Amino acid sequence: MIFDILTLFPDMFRGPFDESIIRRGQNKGLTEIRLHQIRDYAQDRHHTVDDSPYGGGAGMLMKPEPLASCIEAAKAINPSAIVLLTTPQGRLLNQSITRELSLHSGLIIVCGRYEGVDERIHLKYVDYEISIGDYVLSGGELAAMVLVDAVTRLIPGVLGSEESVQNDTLSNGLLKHPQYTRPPEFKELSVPDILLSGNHAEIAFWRRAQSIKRTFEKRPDLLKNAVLSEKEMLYLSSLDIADAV
Ligand code: 6GU
Repeated sequence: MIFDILTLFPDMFRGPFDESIIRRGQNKGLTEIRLHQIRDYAQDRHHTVDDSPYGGGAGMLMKPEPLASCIEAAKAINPSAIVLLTTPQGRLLNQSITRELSLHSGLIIVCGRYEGVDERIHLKYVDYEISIGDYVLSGGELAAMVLVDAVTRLIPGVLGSEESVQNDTLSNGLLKHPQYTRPPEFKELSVPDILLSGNHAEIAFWRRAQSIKRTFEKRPDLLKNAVLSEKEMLYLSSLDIADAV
């Protein structure tokens, strides 16, 4: 996977991209991340990248020419990539979108800034607009980092088998079950007996039930897309009833 990131603030990425899983993806040669300074593509002496909106109003927009030149340069070196724009108007990022994006061989991520981007950039160049939540960030850079992290961990081989993606929260549409490590008792709270039992079938059953219960309690909106067996559906409706009485 080759990421080309188009931004006015490339330095923002240096710390996060040099650590942990994102670093590992690059070290293993499974991902490559290239940062492009949009300002380098400005054509005037002052390297202007923004301008005021036609029709008036507050704030500045990213002007189209430098952005277009920068996107064209990225497409030239990453020809099979799709073009994403980070904007609060985009599709809300979730695990099924990250999974879909991870199947592409390249992603060109344009980081929106100011009050937005000239509409003709959306029309001519952008394949998908992505938002990471219903709140406003000062720019798309942090959203781009989130996107790169979430996609990188899905590239086969980036994670070791001990951190497999199958066990991730949300990989099956449910939240993760409670987890414990040593010691068996901590601040007067004990690890559930079942986890110390060594009975792997019982443990798997318990974990699955806990996942369902937790999702029901914390994120019931996720349950409509979760795939549950008939027995699990019964268990879920027993929670529902217990909750109602
Ligand atoms: Cl992608 N950009 C900005 N500026 N704000 C956001 C966002 C993106 N996602 C949520 N808020």
